[in-house]
Amino acid sequence: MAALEVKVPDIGDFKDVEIIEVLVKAGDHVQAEQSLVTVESDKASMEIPSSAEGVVRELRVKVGDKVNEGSLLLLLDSDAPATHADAPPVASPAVPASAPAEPPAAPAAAPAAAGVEVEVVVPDIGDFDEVAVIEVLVKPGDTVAVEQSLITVESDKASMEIPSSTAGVVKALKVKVGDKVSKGSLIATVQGSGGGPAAAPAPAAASPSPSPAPASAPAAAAPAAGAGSERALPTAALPAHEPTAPTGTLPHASPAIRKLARELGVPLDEVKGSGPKGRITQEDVHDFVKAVLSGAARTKAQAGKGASAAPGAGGGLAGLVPWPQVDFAKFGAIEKKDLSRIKKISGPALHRNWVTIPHVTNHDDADITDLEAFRVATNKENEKAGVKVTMLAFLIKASVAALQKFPDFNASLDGDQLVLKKYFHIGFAADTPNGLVVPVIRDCDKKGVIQISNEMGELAKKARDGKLTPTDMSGGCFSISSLGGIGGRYFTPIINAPEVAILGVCRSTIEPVWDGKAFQPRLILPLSLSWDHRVVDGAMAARFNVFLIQVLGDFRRVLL
Ligand code: CAO
Repeated sequence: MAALEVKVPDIGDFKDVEIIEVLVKAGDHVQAEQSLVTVESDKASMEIPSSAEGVVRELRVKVGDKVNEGSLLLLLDSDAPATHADAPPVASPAVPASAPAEPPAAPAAAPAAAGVEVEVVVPDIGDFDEVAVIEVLVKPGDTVAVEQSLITVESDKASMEIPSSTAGVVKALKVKVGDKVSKGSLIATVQGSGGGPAAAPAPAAASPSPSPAPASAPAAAAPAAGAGSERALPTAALPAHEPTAPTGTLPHASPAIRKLARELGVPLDEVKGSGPKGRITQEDVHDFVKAVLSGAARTKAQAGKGASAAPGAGGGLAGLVPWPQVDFAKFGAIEKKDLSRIKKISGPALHRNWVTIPHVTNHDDADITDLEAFRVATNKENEKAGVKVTMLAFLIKASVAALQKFPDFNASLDGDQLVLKKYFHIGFAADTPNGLVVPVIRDCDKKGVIQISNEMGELAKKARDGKLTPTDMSGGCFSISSLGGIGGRYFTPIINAPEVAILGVCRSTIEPVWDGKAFQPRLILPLSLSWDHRVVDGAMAARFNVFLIQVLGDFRRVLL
C-alpha cells in the first residue's frame, strides 16, 4: 500500500511556524481530522489535523521544526482517499477553514478621530464561532495602539489574540473571561486618539482581521490597515504583544493542553512547563496531577484552605521533587487496599497540620505513683456501680488546670490575633477499626473525673461503632492522645488545628527514682507535649509541663 503524504495545508500567513507538539507517533491509528501537530506563531497556536484516516507509518517532523504550507508532516498508510483533493491534503485545518470573503463593514472601520468613541468588535475570524474569551489583556483607562491585542479567544483547537482596530483609550470593556464571542461581538469601546493607521482607513476587520484562518483564506491577502501588508493572521506580523494591563497570567500551552487541564481541573498557571520556552506539555500536566494526588504538591487552592485554618500557612510545597514512582511488584508480591473513609478525610488534615504548623514537642515524665493509687482506690470503691476510671480522665482534668493557668494554650490563631477561649472542651484521640477520630468532651472544667470518664466511655463506644456525629467531634480546645493502654515511650503528636497544642501520653512504668538517699520504685508516666511555636515558646511550654506534672504528682492542686 502506498503511503499517503500528509502535509501542512494552507494555513494563511502562518509562515515558518514552529511545531510545539507532535500529538501522534508511528503506529498510531488516526482519524481524518484528528490533530497531528500543534504549531505556534507569536500570537496564536493551532492544531493541524490529518487529511485522512489511517495508520502513521513514519513521522517526518519533530518538535522545534519550522513548517509552512506544504511541509510534509508524516506518511500515512491509508485505504481511504484523502479528504482533500490535492496536497496539502487537509480539507479542514484545525481552525477556521473558511476565510472571510469580505471584511465586515464595522463601525470601527476607520481610525477614530480624537475624542470619538468607537466600538471595537470581533472581526471576521473565519470559522471561529462562539469561541471562549480566555484572557482579557486590557482594562478601562488603558491606552491601546492599533493592532494591540485586546483579548485572547480559544476554540477547541486553536487560540488567538484579537487586536484593536483603532488607537485610543479603552472606555469600557464589553467582554470578560468565559464569554463566548463571534464575528461582530462587541469587545470594547475605545475613545479615539486620532492615531489610527496612517494610510487609508481600513475596515475594522481589515485592521484586526485576526483571521488565523489557515486553509485557503483569502483573508491572507487582505491588506492590513494602512500597512499594505498581507495578514491572514495579522497578529503574527505585529510587534510582540505588549498589553498595557499586566497579563502574564496565561500559561504557555497549546489549546489541546488547555483542554486537558480543564478536563482534569488542573490550574494550568501552577504547572511548570518543561517544553521549549517554558511551554507546558501533556507530560507536565500529568506529572502535576500525580504530584497533587500523591501529596507531594498542593494546588494554591489547597494551600489557601490550609492557610485559612492555620494563619501564616500556605505557600504550597513548590520546589519539592516529585513523589517517587515505584513499581513495587517488581520487588515482590503486593496487594492493594483502599484507605478507609476516615483515613481519606483525616489524612489531608493531618498533612496540612504537619506541614503548616511549626511543631515543637517537649518530652517529660510525671510521677503518678500516688495518683495511680488514688485511681485504683476510686475504682475499687465504685466497683459495684460499674464505674471504671482510667488515667486518661485524670489527665483531662489535670490538663484543664494547666490550660487555666496558661491561657495561651487554650487558644486559636486568627490572623495576627489569638482567640482565647473561656470554655474548656477537650478532645481525645480514639483508635477505631476504621482509623483515628477525636471526640470532644465539653466543659471539662465543670465536670468531675468520674463524669469525664463516663462521657469518654460513651464517646469511645460511639467512635468504635462509627456513630460519632460532627458535633461530637467539634469545638475542641486542646487534645490528648493516649497510647497508655497500648505501650510505647514517647511520640510526637500532631496538633489538631486550629488548636495550638496536644498532649501525647504513653504507658506508665515503674522506674527507680532517686529521693536523695535511695532509689525508690515510682510509677512514671511519659508525656509528650506538641505545641505551635507561632503561639507558644519553649519557656512557656516547659512551664506548662512542669505545672501539669505537679498536678499529676499531687492532684489536690486541681483545687487551687
Ligand atoms: N499507662 C499504663 N496503663 C494505662 C495507661 C497508661 N498511661 N492508660 C491506660 N492504661 C491502661 C488502662 O488502665 C487499662 O487497663 P486495664 O484494662 O487493666 O484496666 C488499659 O490500659 C486500657 O485502657 P483504655 O485504652 O481502654 O482506656 P483509656 O482511657 O486509656 O483510653 C481511648 C481510651 C479511647 C483513648 C483508647 O482506647 C484509645 O483509643 N487509645 C488510642 C489513642 C490513639 O490511637 N492515639 C494515637 C493518636 S496518633 O495516631
